[in-house]
Amino acid sequence: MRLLHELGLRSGELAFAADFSGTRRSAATSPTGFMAPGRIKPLDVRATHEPVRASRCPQPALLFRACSVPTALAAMLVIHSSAFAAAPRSASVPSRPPNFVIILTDDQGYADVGVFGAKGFKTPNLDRMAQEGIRFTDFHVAQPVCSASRAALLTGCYPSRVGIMGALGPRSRIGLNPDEVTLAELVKARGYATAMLGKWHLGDRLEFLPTRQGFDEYFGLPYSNDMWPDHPEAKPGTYPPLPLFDADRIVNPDVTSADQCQLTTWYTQRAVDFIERNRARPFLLYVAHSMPHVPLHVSDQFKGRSKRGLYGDVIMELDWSVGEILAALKRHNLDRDTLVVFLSDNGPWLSYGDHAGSAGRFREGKGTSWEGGTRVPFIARWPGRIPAGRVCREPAMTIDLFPTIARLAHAPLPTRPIDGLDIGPLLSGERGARNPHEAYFFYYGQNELQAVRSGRWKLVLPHTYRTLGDQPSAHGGMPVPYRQVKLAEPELYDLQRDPGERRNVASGQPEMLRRLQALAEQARATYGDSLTRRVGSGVREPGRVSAAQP
Ligand SMILES: [Ca+2]
Ligand SMILES: [Ca+2]
Repeated sequence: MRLLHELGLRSGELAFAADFSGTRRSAATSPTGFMAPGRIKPLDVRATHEPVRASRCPQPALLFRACSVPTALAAMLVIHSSAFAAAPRSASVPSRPPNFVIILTDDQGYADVGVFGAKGFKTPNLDRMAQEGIRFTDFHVAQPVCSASRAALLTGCYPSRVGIMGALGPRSRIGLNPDEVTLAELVKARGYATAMLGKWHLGDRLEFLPTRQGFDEYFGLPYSNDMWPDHPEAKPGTYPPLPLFDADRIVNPDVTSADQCQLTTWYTQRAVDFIERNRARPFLLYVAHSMPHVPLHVSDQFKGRSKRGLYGDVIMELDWSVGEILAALKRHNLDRDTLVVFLSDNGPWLSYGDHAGSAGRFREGKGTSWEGGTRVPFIARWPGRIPAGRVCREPAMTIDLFPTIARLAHAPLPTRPIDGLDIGPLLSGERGARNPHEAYFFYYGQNELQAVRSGRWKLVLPHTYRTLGDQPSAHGGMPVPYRQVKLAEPELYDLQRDPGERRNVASGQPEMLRRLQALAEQARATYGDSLTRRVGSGVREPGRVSAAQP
């Protein structure tokens, strides 16, 4: 069962592995003391909430780019030019390579940010960040689930290529292969200081930890915060105690509910401290919040603050955290030296009802390849390099951040193939900038190719997906079960006219249907596809620990 879990069960992230006995860490890796850091005074969260002035990135007339399928796929393997690089390099050129701050939340829905349509709570810091930078309305994660999504963000590869699918359970025998080059390793070669704070979820074995993948510092949980003895549904004994790491060491072997209430605070405090300590050199800071993944936890300062219950309180605290990080950059005069991006790792976990977020008008949520699963809020801010108040409506994906950052840091790309392309022109709000991909491919579960996106068109391939149907919504942190629905025929959606994926237009668009099916075939050749029993020629193995290892 554990293997199935690691490969991403369609039914969710709940692992029913029963073999966690004896999984407590050895004394050698379990220090005894755990000191809780002190509190940080929150900013005033009642700050003004002003609308963002919209200036659209132009839409492509029809497709991303009219080139042949093999050409497009070959193009995925090479780096493209960047508008950042093409920008005038006179007065605005930073005197050093830019800092990168990536803030990733967990299971926050597309509509769970003020400027993206949040209801019942406010996110003044994120809204201000969008006002001072650019927000993307069509930004996607590579897969709608934790580990796979993070693998893509950190390697610039489709998760299928690097062999990371689903959500890894505790003591998983696989992890992101140490041979893969992470964002941290990419910039470390350029002399950056690097830190990862929060949820890692790319392998909790020593050899897979962030400190072995280019991060100088690590503080956080090794996987999801519900993979603990108090999981709302799992049988007792399913999960071992939840550890908290500082670098390679477990500093708290049994995270409690009270500890979870402090996670957002602790990550934030560490982030601010890291910025202060490294203000005189280039740095990459990756803050991957554990929240708002269930079980939801919030500090006393934010309890009861929103009109949306605990979920809204949690988002308000995450927004406070963003404000603290931005304030630290400003305090140290690093605003113009720092690209900050904010995004979520996948859509809302809808079966949790009032403890889940909202995908707004988009269909379904986490764990599906419908828009609600993969489309996430994305904001980027870099004063002096990104014009204020822009809105980009071009598609983009997490895999593109790696080559974009490589270009900005003047770091050479890895020699092994990656899948992302430089989206500098989109990020910098360049007029007329287009997405450089011919298509994006959406995999889920056990390497199932479920959808293909090209320009305004989305092909949804026959597969089985989960939905709630019209049963009553869940309350209080206990989920309701999903139903499995089989999609027997391919469906085609025009996302420009129908972003909610309500009208299948396959019968009226036979040529477009064929074209996207041909793109799907190309993806299968490279990445494989368990639905059609294809093995990809371009896939690599995840990291594995031997069976002999306890
Ligand atoms: Ca997630
Ligand atoms: Ca590596």
